[in-house]
Amino acid sequence: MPIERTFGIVKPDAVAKNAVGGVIDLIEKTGLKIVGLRLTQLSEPQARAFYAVHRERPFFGDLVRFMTSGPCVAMAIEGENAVTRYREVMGPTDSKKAPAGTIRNRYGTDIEKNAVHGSDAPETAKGELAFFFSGLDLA
Ligand code: 3AN
Repeated sequence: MPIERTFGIVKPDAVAKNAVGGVIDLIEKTGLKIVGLRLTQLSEPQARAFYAVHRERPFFGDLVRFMTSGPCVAMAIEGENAVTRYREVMGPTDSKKAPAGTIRNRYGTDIEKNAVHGSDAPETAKGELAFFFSGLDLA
């Protein structure tokens, strides 16, 4: 199985509840490695650009408001099958439906305040990693 990189965000709700370490702990316990880490606060144009794929959805305005409401932590995550394995440990989009042991079960609240983001495919991961990190930032 080839080594893959994916991209994740510890969202403002999880940063606000001091869950950065807890999220990283759950990721590392799966055997995946953190190879880039950056705390930042998205501006409105940055959040709109990052989530441009959702711009026609009814929740887009709320999503941009939430993602700019406080600092977040961008993560580059590496390992075999990293995209799928990270999505498994995140749990489903709606935190209320997330099974025990997942990040969204432990730290998320609902479908909006769901603690973390994760790329949905290797190609998306490339673009999202480049959005937040320069090559120099990654191990
Ligand atoms: P995921 O983050 O699980 O890949 P996406 O890509 O479908 O989910 O959605 C991106 C983000 O948009 C979600 N993380 C969530 O914060 C928000 N979102 C998705 N669906 C809804 C919804 N029905 N109502 C409110 N927010 C939503």
